[in-house]
Parts: sequence; structure tokens; C-alpha cells
Amino acid sequence: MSGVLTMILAGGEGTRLSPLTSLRAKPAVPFGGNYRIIDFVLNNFVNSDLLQIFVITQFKSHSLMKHLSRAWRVGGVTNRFIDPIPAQMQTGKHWYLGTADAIYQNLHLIEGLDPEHVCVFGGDHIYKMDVRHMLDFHRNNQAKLTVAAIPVPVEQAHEFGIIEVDETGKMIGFQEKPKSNPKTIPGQPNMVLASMGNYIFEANCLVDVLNEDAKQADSKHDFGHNIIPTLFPQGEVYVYDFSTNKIRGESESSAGYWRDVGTIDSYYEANMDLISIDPPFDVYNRYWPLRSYNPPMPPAKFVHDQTNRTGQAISSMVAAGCIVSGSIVYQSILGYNVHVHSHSYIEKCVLMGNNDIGRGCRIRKAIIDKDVKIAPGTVIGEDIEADRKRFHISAGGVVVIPKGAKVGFDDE
Ligand code: ADQ
Ligand code: ADP
Repeated sequence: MSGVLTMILAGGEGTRLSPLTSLRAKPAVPFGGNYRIIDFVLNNFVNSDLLQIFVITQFKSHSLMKHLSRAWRVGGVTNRFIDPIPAQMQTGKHWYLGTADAIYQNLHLIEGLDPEHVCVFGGDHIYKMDVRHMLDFHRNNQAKLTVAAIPVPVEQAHEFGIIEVDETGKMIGFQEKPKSNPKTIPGQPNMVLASMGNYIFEANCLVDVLNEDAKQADSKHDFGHNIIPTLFPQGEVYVYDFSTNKIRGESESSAGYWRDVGTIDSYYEANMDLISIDPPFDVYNRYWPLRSYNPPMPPAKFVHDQTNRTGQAISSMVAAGCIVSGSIVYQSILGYNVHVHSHSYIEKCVLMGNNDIGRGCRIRKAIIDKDVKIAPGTVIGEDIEADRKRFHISAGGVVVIPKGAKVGFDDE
């Protein structure tokens, strides 16, 4: 499909995901054993055959850039590209002031390609979307802007842009992260209609509105705070119902799955969703391949050790390069190159990769970042108050061990 340019916003700080984001941007955070968060939106565009993509980066971008260059290089003889764009201070001596400014500072890229439509999508959500369906909706309505939306429980209204829509699909109200009195969905007092932070603009409209916004000294230069509230009263802003997006090979129960993974608990739960028996998010759908960087590693191995114990992983996902030896891994996700030694028990954990779990450890409900080594006999997740003295604990009681930590060794 020609005439469509995509800008992925991948520069967010992701402070609520700390300490997973203390060294890397949120879109670069490993997810689901094999992936990084950014992979899901990129797969949406690649599987929709829309391959003119700029990825706008800012905070802590090194890991993200490395990943993009290894996993998402599009080369060759066509006009297809996935280009990372670092913040370059194109419009003055300041970094991006907000999401709208991140696009404004790169308007020359849009003008150079002269597309008909520009997709501005967030880089930090877990979902599958055939973007062509949303584009059809946008074109059929001759919309200036189309905003993708999904119902969420009213208690979460303060985290999202909250939309009011009329029966024709036109936006008639918008509150960015309302602290009180969010507008609920008519007939559903417990639900609100949330913006997914995914926008399709008619290109001229985007250029005009960003040029105008740049002149406003009191603007936050943010799509949710400034651009949408400016545009919707002029009409021609439409709301795309994400639940109508159908993907071949997906079950009915997975329709509308979308997770913000903005906090440790939501990140953890979305990982656990992958290993449930009937997962609401299916990574095995062959009609929607999920590409990423796959390091050259040997297959995972499960070893019957010298003390006659069988290494097992049950209700779990295990990436390449792992060795589970004489130990049990239960309801967990193991990223690349994790070694679990004999007599250990790992339950409901997310191990991001390149980890070494010594003999006789018991670890429950923990997120273990990359390059963490755990000494033999360490117990984590059984006495939360003891753990709190050493580790970050989420509101939901998930223990988080930051990248590179050495736990339980004498020189810890
Ligand atoms: P938030 O997700 O809170 O709300 P924000 O933090 O601005 O909005 O992030 C939006 C996207 O832009 C993210 O993908 C982030 O990584 C990226 N981003 C943030 N600051 C950036 C910068 N300076 N440079 C480049 N990229 C940046 C938004 C909308 C809400 C909507 C939610 C859905 O404002 O209306 O409901 O997304 O999650
Ligand atoms: P991070 O902690 O975010 O992974 P790195 O700089 O270690 O930061 O990794 C950045 C990128 O390097 C990853 O996105 C991935 O593409 C690649 N990478 C990560 N782990 C490995 C590995 N074990 N082998 C090869 N490449 C890797």
C-alpha cells in the first residue's frame, strides 16, 4: 500500500517500569523470552505490508538502536525501510518537548516523502493489529485523524486519553488522563473508551496542526494534551474500534487483546498471559509471525543430572541456549541462555536472559533482568519483607532484580 508513512514513538522514559528501564528505553525492554516490547508494533506494520517506517528515539536509546539494527534492518532495492531517528535538535537547542514535538522536529522527513497518510503509533504496547483495516476505516470516513480505541475499566481512566464518540464513529469529546469524572461508555458505567495512542493522520492536516502547535508557548506539545483536543471540535476526527480488527488464525477470545505494560505489575501479568493454557495472546499463530532478533544459540536442553533428578520446564516458555539441569521450572519464561542448576525450583518467574541460577535455589514471582547471577541456595519470593530490604518490590508483590546483579555472593 503506497502513500503511507509510519512514525513510531519510541522515546518514552518509562519511569514506572523502573528498574527495568534504568539502562534502556521502555520499547527495548525484553518481553516474552524472545522479544523486545518494540517488536510487537513493528510486526504489526511488517505483517500489514506497510514498510516505510521511522522509529523516533530519545531516552536511553543504545539498547534499542542495537536491537533495531540487528533485528529490523530492511535493505535492498525497494523503497522499504525501518530507520531509527535519534533526537537531533533539528529545531533548536532542546530535546523533544513532548510527543507532538518529536514529530514536529522531524517534519522534514514527512515532507521529503510526501505521503498521503501518516501513522503515528506508540512503541510500547503488546498487541496485534492489521493496520490496513484501520487505514480502510480512516480512508472510508475521509478522516483528518483517526484514533484507535479500546474499552478499559473506569478505575484506569486516569492513565489514558478518554474518548466520547457518536453513533457515526466521530469523536465528540476527549479528556487526556482525567483525574476525576471520566466520561463512561453509555450504558456501561464501569467502562471508559481509551485511546491506544495510535493515530492515523491525513498528512497535510498533521503538518498544519504541528506547525500551529509549535507556535503556542503554553502547549505541552503532546498529542493527547494538545493535538487531539485542538482537532476534534473541528470535526473529521474518527474513532477506530480496535475490537473489530480481525487477524487470520486468531481465536475469538484473543480479539481486542492490548496491554500497556507501563508498570511492573502489568508487564509481569502480560508475560504470564503468554504461558496460560489458553493464552489470550498467541505467539504461535503462523499467519502472524512475530519477528525479532534471534541470537545464534543452540537449542534449549533439559538434563537428567547425576543425582538422578530430571530437569523439567512445565507450563513455561524456554528460549534457545537454556540448560535446565536437575531442576524444575514452573509457569515461567526463560529468555536466551539461562542456566538453572540442580535442585532449584523456579515458579512464576520471568528471566530475561543470560542468567545463572545456582544449585538449590527457590525463586517465586520474580522478574530477573539480563546478566543476573544468583548464588547457590538463594531463596527469593517467600518472605517479601526480607526481600524488600534487598530488592525492588512492585505493588503486586513481584520481586525485581536489576540487570547485572550478583545475588547471594559474599561480595554482594
Ligand atoms: P502515554 O502513554 O502516557 O499516553 P506518552 O508517555 O507521551 O503517553 O507516550 C506515548 C508514546 O510516545 C510512547 O510510545 C512513548 O515511548 C513515546 N514518547 C514519549 N515521549 C517521547 C519523546 N519525547 N520522544 C519520542 N517518543 C516519546 C498516550 C496518550 C494517551 C493514550 C495512551 C495509550 O497521550 O491519550 O491513552 O498513550 O497508552
Ligand atoms: P539490554 O540490556 O537492553 O539487552 P544490550 O546492550 O545488552 O542491552 O542489548 C541490546 C541488544 O543486543 C538487544 O536488543 C539484542 O538485539 C542484542 N542482544 C541481547 N542479548 C544478546 C545475546 N545474548 N546475544 C546476542 N545479541 C544479544
